[in-house]
Amino acid sequence: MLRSLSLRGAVARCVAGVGAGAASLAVALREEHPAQSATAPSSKLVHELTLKVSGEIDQDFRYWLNTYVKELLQLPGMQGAKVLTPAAAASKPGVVFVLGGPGAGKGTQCSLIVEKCGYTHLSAGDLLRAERSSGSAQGKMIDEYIKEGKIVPVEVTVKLLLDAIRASGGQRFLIDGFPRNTNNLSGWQQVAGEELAVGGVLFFDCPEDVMELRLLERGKTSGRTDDNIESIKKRFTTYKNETTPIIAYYEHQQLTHKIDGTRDIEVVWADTQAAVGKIEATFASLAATGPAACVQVYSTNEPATSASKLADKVSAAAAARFGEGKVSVSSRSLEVGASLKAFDLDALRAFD
Ligand code: UP5
Ligand code: MG
Repeated sequence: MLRSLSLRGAVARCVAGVGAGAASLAVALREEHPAQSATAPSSKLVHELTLKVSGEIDQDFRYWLNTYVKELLQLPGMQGAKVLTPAAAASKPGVVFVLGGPGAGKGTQCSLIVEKCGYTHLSAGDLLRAERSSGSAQGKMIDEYIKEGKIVPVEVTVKLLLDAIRASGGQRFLIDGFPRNTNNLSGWQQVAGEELAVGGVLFFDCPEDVMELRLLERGKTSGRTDDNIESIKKRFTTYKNETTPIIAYYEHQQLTHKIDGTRDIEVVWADTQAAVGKIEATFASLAATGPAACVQVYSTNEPATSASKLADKVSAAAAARFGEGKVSVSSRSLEVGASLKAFDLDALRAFD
């Protein structure tokens, strides 16, 4: 038996303020079977189906898909599904995430991109530091997290980012130092994922010894409460444990542009500039793509149902309903090691 869920929780509460209505999202869950819940699945898969649809059936197709997706959940191993029907990509502002360890040079390269390419730079860390100093109720909590090198809960960070995005009215944003963990990624995907197109991730790669020297040097004058050796070590640990999986996730999505951040600023900049050029090409191709929907199906791999089998099933059903050639389906699978939180998801609690 199936039931529909609406988004819940603290993150979901932010949705109303972020241009809700431009896109829709539906979640379907397979009712948990008592025998299945006793043993946790050994591994989890996200099958992602991307559907391109002829313009004339677009509305009918979206309606049909939300109902049809429940049939996929009858296949072996299927646990839940999410249908994303994005607003036209052409109208979405574009986002580039900028990641890398503490002191890797994210802020330095972002300043150059702003100067030469006209992006709006939003440093999550700067926004949090400003919020900390604003005297707001959550200032003390943010202060603790930053000193301890821990990652502030996503509700706080996403709200600050989206407020800044809305206030700016720009079309291209560099989001510096975010998303830093699966909680950040999940929060972003739920609240902003449909409103903003992610064109790429700039990843500045730098070893700890280089970053440590830079941060200690900067700490002589920066006034940052986390530019001391104790906080720096904690920041490194958090980065290694929590942020590197996010970089790997985007690498898997073929969105990550890895840049050696150890070299001189100008040399790094040459690679940054080239990567921004490639990301602009991605934005252009996103804008050229017609209306599409995306279905994420969450599955255990025991027993396995392949993404291509799901794609074939959707393809055949769509052809029967709308005629041949109206809908094309491509598929891929992402294996998720530790947790499905990156993909939503307190609604899919059966996974964790
Ligand atoms: N420098 C830069 N590039 C150089 C180069 N190529 N050669 C030689 N020197 C170079 O650079 C650091 C220093 O190195 C500078 O002195 C620079 O001149 C020199 P910078 O460009 O500032 O590096 P950056 O990667 O931006 O380092 P930063 O310290 O800002 O990185 P963090 O990721 O640690 O800091 P951030 O401000 O993003 O986050 C701080 C804290 O906020 C986090 O630890 C966390 O507690 C919190 N936070 C969240 O909780 N959530 C978020 O989403 C974001 C932050
Ligand atoms: Mg920075």
